[in-house]
Amino acid sequence: MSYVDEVLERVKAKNGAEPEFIQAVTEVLNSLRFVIEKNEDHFRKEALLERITEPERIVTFRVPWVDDNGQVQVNRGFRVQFNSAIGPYKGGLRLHPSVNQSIIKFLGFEQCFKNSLTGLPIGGGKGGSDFDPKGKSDREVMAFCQSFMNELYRHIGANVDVPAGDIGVGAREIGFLYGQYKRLTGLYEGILTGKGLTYGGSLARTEATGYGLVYITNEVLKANGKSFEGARVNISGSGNVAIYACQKAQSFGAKVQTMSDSNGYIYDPDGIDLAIVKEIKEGRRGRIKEYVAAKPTATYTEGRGVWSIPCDVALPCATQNELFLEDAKALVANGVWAVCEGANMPTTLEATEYLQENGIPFMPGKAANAGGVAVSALEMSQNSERLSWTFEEVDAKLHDIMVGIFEKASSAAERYGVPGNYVAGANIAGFEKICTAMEAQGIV
Ligand code: NDP
Ligand code: 2IT
Repeated sequence: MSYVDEVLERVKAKNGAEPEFIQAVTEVLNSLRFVIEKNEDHFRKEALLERITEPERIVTFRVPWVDDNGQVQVNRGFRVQFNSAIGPYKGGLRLHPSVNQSIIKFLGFEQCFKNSLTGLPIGGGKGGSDFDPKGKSDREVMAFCQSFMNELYRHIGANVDVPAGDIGVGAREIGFLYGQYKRLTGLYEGILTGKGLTYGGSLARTEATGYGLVYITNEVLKANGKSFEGARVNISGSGNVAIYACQKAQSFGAKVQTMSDSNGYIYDPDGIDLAIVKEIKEGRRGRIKEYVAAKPTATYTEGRGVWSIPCDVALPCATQNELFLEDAKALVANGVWAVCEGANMPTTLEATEYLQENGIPFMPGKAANAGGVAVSALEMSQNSERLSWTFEEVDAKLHDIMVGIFEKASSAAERYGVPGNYVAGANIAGFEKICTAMEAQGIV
């Protein structure tokens, strides 16, 4: 049996109850075959695949807090410190009722390769909790965040592990977390990114993931003789990534037709009016269906269905496993030009394979959504030098990083004889740097 298959079997046997983690490992290891099989004995002897699929450390902890009725609630907190070969652990915190060890491990694993691709010195980590911020008062969110930090603070540090936002964690939550860290330690340090601009945040961090997604998608389109000008773009989600992807795509001349949340989706044939979405989502934390009240030409449909609307570019920006085989078939049948992932692992393995078999350029999340963590690393740099860069400076760096990631993914794919296979290219390029750093540092 090949070394890749041996390790895949072992990962499945050891992590049987973690389907998302197994899914992420399967995708990565399958595309590393091109590299591993060239020098199998060496990789096996060094156990490099076992080492990259086993987190350095997982912390899980109790998060007790008191709700507005005086009732004590208990959530489960996680921090997975996956790989620190190329820098301090770096990755977001997710607050969503679906959070469990499998979700956090898959996200932490993906983060290692993503962070490597940025070219910046950041290792991979992820954390979060099954706390649901939806419908909670600001005071309840603060109580949760303070309790979460009461445990997390002992595991993080500006040179150790630097968390940030993800689903359910935005400016409000980062503020509460930061305040509690400072109170506990007395240290004013860059221990979180995505901070507010008045206390160490970076300009363009809010926009970074969505903008970065559009910058790299633009490279994919150019390489395939297309452009955003006049293109019909479907976006899923209506959170941080979706909103700023929509904004940048529109500024490149695209017509964004759809957005969604976990209840349903809107289709606006005139093109989404983003000011309305921002008012609903950022202003009053409302639901996407409220859009049609302000824009009667748009329609709202309960449930899934964004990918059934014909489009040229598909940007899934909500969550994992939201684009299935049937969706990929609809996209291909409707002549989609490219699919680029704003979310982490939104496309199932079967859907990814179907898109690739049908020659659709497909940029995986670990490359396409790396703009967020890249600007987080730039926030760390600014915190270290105690300076703030202008929006234009950060945005220009973000743009260069995304173009660089496109080049790394496409050139690695070419080097291994699979030109245009950005999944293989991104995994290989991300792996090479981590692997070289791990080997140089010995068995630790
Ligand atoms: P937000 O919390 O701002 O928004 C999440 C959006 O996705 C909401 O519209 C939400 O709808 C929807 N969503 C979440 N869970 C589900 C679900 N189970 N089913 C359907 N819809 C769902 O998060 P972000 O925009 O920050 O994150 C979106 C994705 O992008 C995630 O995969 C995240 O890991 C990834 N990402 C985020 C980065 C960042 O910098 N923020 C960086 C790189 C990747 P609802 O309101 O109904 O829950
Ligand atoms: O998935 C991701 O890359 C993020 N949620 C952002 C992580 C970060 O540290 O900015």
